[in-house]
Amino acid sequence: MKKFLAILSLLALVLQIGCAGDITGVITLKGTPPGERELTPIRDTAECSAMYPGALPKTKFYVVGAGGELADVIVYLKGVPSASTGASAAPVVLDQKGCLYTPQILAVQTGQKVIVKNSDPCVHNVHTKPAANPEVNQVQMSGGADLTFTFDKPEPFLKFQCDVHPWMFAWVSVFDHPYFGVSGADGKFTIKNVPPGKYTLEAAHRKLGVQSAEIEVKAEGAAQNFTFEVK
Ligand SMILES: [Cu+2]
Repeated sequence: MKKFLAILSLLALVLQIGCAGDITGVITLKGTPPGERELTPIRDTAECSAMYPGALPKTKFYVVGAGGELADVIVYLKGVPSASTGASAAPVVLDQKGCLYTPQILAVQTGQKVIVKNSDPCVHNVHTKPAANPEVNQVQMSGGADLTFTFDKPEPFLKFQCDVHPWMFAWVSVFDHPYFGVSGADGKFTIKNVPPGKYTLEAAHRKLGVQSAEIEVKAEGAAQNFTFEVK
């Protein structure tokens, strides 16, 4: 009987791992967001200005498609136990190119490497402005070695800035579990391999705040859309 129970619990475990599903959805923005600002201070800096003989780039606070598809929304499970796999996860790359950070919105796990590159012909300095993690400030010359950052504590929208070029920002959300995704240009997000169960799912946009939904993930996964609104 004991052996039978042991086999049964092992089978249940295998089934549970095998049945982890994906959470998918689409983020939509209703209404017209405020216009983006042209980054005019670029003209004050010869080395950056030279890269833009024509129009200057603009802020990217609201990245919205023609049908309201909203990018750069971080979607994640709230209140799940700490279970970071960051140490073995593939690094995420944050590039400095055209005197801008690319991408500007990222998400990583605690312990996961953020590799910062300098693809520009000028010097940058990479300065983090965290709330929960230690502050770091490092100069990176043109053609200099990549810098590597890791974060021990979860926190939303940890700011990266360049003090040489005060319009350069990126925001990195840090989680202590792997259950998050970032919406793309099509507004879609995916959170992979979530064990079946009931969860609180949150969607956070840096300018539009946080929305929440109660969901149940089954073996085949779950679907949940979010709509943000600007008045
Ligand atoms: Cu810079």
